[in-house]
Amino acid sequence: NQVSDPQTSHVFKSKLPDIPISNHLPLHSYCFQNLSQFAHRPCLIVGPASKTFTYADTHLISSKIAAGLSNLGILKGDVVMILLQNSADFVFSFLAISMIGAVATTASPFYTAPEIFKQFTVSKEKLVITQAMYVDKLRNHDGAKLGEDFKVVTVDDPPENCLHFSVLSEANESDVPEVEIHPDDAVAMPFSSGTTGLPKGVILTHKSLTTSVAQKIDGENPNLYLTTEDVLLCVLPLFHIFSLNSVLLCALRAGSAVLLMQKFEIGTLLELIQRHRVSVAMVVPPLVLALAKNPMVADFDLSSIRLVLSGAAPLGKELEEALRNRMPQAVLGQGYGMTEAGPVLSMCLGFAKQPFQTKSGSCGTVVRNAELKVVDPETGRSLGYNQPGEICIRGQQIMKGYLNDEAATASTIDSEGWLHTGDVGYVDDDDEIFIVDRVKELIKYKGFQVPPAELEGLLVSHPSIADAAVVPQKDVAAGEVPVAFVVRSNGFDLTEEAVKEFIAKQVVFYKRLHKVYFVHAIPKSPSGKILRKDLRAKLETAATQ
Ligand code: 4UV
Repeated sequence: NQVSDPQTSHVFKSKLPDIPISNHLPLHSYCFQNLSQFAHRPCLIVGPASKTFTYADTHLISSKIAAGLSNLGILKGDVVMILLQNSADFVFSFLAISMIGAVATTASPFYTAPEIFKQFTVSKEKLVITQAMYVDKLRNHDGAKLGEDFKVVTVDDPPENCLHFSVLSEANESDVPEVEIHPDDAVAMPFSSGTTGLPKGVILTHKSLTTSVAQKIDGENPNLYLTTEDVLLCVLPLFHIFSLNSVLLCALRAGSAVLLMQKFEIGTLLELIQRHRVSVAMVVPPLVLALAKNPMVADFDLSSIRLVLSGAAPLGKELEEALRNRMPQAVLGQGYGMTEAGPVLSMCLGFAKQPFQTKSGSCGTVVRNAELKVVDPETGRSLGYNQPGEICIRGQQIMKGYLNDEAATASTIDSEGWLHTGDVGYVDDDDEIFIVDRVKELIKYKGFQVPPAELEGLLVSHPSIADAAVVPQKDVAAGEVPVAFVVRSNGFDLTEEAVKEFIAKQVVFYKRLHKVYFVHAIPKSPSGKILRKDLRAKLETAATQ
């Protein structure tokens, strides 16, 4: 990375003043700091049965689980994997892990066995909390034996060699060990491919997450104003940092209620919004599409929604307008995040307690207590207003680094502490950020990460494939879908269907290939890098023909 000249650096800040942030506290202590003010208010509402846990319940059960984890031998610094859909047990487990100074690594329960195993090899978790139906994916991990090398706890009937969740939840809360937690200790380790390559463990510390939540929730005029009266929709999966941070942790800090949904199903979603008077909906663009266009919406009363926050992928202006017409009472805006950035870089100032006027299509303004710059990729110089370049962020919220990957860390966070996002955007005259392109490889399917390098690795492991490249193709419903360019190694027998099937068997549903183009060669630079831009251009030409 180029080192910028401070003389010419243009740094963007929030329009809100910096505030003191209690980021010396461990994450759970920070989130529960104001607990006594709302101990008997609802914290978690688990739909569709609507079982409710108050803040006092949530704190108590999490403490019991913390004691239970410690009884099972989990120590400070140990990694615990949460392999669950959204549920109260997910929340309790995450908080419990924080309480004993351990580290939560989260993964989709829909991952295939090899995907989970890859994460396991890096993060080396001592224990996995999951559901019985996913346990088979944890067996046959070469060299690591379930029940011996790592323990498995299931929230339902435990299969062979697994323990029941009650060993955790029925422990005595007074047995939570006294551990000294340093702000720079890791607390969460989601996986992300970042700007290039395979998924890596992103080390988020107590300080990172506390800072990120405070940047939105704290201060006289919070950027994201939430109250104890609010009910937040939590349908986005908690294994992804968007939901974990901006829904769960922000709600806990503010004392709002969280409505947990295991999966997205439009009818149930609308019914639950109506029944629980959901006031804040955190969504991704495909959900905006459903809310804006699905005819069923007309049959429900969604007037309780006062705020809709979309993030994780670009939101089209037309879609934003369509939702605005349907929900005129709500403030609509975006948040822009990246797992490595802790995750939030910017947020709509229309969500503030004293809101600002904002523009459609903007991703918000950089959060307070942080610095943002836009860098010319050619020269490394920072650019002023209205000039697009690579967005970089600096502040105490960003990741500590990637686990065991100094090279990837160094190419993402430069020597001055700037995290390079791989996103191209500009800041307009009103300090609003607009993202216009992505220079990194990452593909985003409905906001989910699809790392091309992972699919390319699988493709070239096929005996009849000599070379391959995976790039995003624009898609109305999903935003982007992964498509492959494939060079066959022997004759022409290999069909598109066979390639798609070969991949589908090995990956979670959102990484499946949507199209395969057979080509004679993959365009590469002299240094052997895939010329992804050329392939993307090829797709665009094909689409317009
Ligand atoms: O690493 P990741 O999967 O992380 C995320 C996190 C998103 C958010 C959004 C709002 C929040 O409040 C929050 O807590 C977390 O998606 O993917 C990072 C990349 O996704 C694209 C961009 O390319 C990032 O580098 N992306 C994220 N948000 C937006 C976006 C957006 N609003 N508009 C366009 N692209």
